[in-house]
Formats: sequence, C-alpha cells, structure tokens
Amino acid sequence: MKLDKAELRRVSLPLVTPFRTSLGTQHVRNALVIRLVTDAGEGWAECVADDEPDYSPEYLEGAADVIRRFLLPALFAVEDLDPAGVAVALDRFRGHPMAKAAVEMAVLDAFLRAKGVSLVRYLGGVRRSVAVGVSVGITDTLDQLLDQVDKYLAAGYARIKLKIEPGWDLEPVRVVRETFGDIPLQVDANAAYAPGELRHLLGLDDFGLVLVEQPFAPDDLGAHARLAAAMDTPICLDESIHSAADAARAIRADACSIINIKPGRVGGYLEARRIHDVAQASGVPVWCGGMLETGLGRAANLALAALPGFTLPGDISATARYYSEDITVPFTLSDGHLAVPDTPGLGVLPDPDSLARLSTTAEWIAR
Ligand code: OSB
Ligand code: MG
Repeated sequence: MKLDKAELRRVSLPLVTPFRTSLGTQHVRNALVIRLVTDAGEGWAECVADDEPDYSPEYLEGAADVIRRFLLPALFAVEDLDPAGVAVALDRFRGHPMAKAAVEMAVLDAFLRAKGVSLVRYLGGVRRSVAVGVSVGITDTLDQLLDQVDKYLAAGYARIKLKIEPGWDLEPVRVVRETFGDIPLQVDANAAYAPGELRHLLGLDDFGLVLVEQPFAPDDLGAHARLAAAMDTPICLDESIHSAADAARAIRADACSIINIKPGRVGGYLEARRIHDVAQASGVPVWCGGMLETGLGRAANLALAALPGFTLPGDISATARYYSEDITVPFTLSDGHLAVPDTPGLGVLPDPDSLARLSTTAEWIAR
C-alpha cells in the first residue's frame, strides 16, 4: 500500500454534559480527524490528544504539527506500507504516542478495508458485543452526582466510575454506595494525590470498589506499589503505562493488579494488543479506557475490547452520553452492551454532512 495524501481536519463536538475531572472541566471535545488516501483506498482515524497538555504532554495542535511535519512525511517515504510498518517508520521520532496512534489507526483502516477484514478480526477479538461502563465527572453537588448516576444505571450501564480528587472522594463514594447498593463501582483520580495522602486513600477500602485508578503521579510506580501493599482495593494504572514494557515493569513492581488500556496513550492499537498480551500472561485483567472519542475511536475501541483479556467493562459509553451529534452513526446501549463493529476496517465511516457541520478547519498534506 502506498500513501498519496492526507487530510487533517479539526472537529468540534459540544458535550451534552460538561466533564469535570481533577485535571479540569471540558465543555467541548475538539478532535483531529485524519483521512488517508492510498492506492488501495481511504483510511480514517482520530487523534485523542486534547486541547491542553494536562492528561498527558500531548495536545491537539502539537499533535497536528508533528503529524504534518514529521509523521506523514516519514510514511510518504515508505514504498509498501502496512500497519506493522507504521511503528517501524516512526520509531526514530521520540514520544508523541497519540499522534503516532492516530496515523497507525488510519493505516489500519485503509489496509483492512482494502483486504475486507474487520479490525476486531484482525486484532483477534472474540466478542460480538462488550459490556460497557460510564465515567461520571465531578459535580457541584452530591444531588447532581446522584441524579447522573441514577440516569446511567437506568440506561443499563454495567458499571459506574466516579472521578475523584482531594475534597471529592470518600463522601461522594459513600453516598453513591449507600444510595444504589451493590453496583460495580470504581474511582479515577487522574494522578491528583500526593504520596503522603496514602492513609487517606485507605478510607476507600470501606466501599467495596472494583478498583482505584491512577491515584498518584504517572512516574511514581513506588507510591502505587506502597498503596497496593496497604490497600485491599485493587490498584489500576492509566497514565503510568505507555507501552508493553511499562506494563511488565508495573506488574513486576506490584504497582497495579489491573491496567486501563488506551490506544492513544500507548501509541496505537498494536501496542495496546501487546499490553493485553503481557497482562493476560500475568493474570492481570485489562479494560479499555476512553478519551471522549468520536465514533471513529469508539468503533476501534470496541474492537480492542473484544479481546479475551478485556474482562472488565470499559469507558466506552453510548454516543448519547457524550454528544447529541457525532461524526458517525450513533452507538446505542443494549442491555449494558455495545455491539462491536464487524465490517471491514474500523467498521464505521464519518457521515459527510455531520463531518462538514462539525469541522472547524481542514487541510490537505501531499507527499
Ligand atoms: O482518565 O480515563 C481518564 C477522559 C479524558 C482524559 C482522561 C480520562 C477520561 C475519561 C473519559 O475518563 C472516559 C470516556 O471517554 O468515557
Ligand atoms: Mg483514567
């Protein structure tokens, strides 16, 4: 396969509910959509880098720049491009996993579409639908939190994740647990705690949580290992894991017993699968995290979550939880599950009208 040109497009999708985490509050999802034109057909992808470098060092305009300036030119130079060749061609550039993941995803889509193979089949998925959860942001009041959780449980979500931060942790968890009883419940701190707050976090052990996600700084495996040794609730890492090698190190250090896999954070779906494999070999359950994806990323995440080691519900909610209009057809919840797309490539395409309506800029980059 040979790459001819690429379109980089910014889309802007208003969120139906503002999403507040320990990192900040988001009202709109601005995303980068990539369309590759190859001699075998087109491929689509989105880059999950956000407006600001807070969750990770990457941000949307930086990702657009590195894609335009370095990643696409390196791929234009490859004579016979295939999905595994993307990481090889981009290996000399350090960092930028979300930007690399996006171009790899577009190559995967073009390649698999041309071959008539679905992403779920290519990755080795074993499920036709996957149980999914919902990530509930920090709210101004406990009543607002209970209203949101109530609505999501009524919709059928298979588990609830509460965003926490210092000052919004034990009390909201206690109230949700007391109000809704024995539901699958977990929390995510997005690295908001200092190592000295370990004893305070042990208070979460009273609530029978599925897991505590990323309480401490991404580079502090030691603090996570100390908490894991002291706590009954399993520790899950998100921001700390950038590769299969990181996953192996974290497992060996007893810093986590569960891993959140986000393809963007780890440089793509192929590295995501390697993390799945490493975790599975160690008996560590994994689940698919979310970055408020458009329908393109949602489709691909569903394919990943169909792999056998994804035994916990992911942050892959129905479209209506995020957006009133998406660039693809909406994904709808059925009995707490989303169907895994099984047509060639990602299994979805942007709707031209929605894409045009939601786009703010578009540029072509030629070889
Ligand atoms: O830590 O999981 C996270 C969104 C942006 C950045 C980080 C995170 C999240 C989410 C969103 O929790 C989950 C979703 O897409 O539904
Ligand atoms: Mg997280």
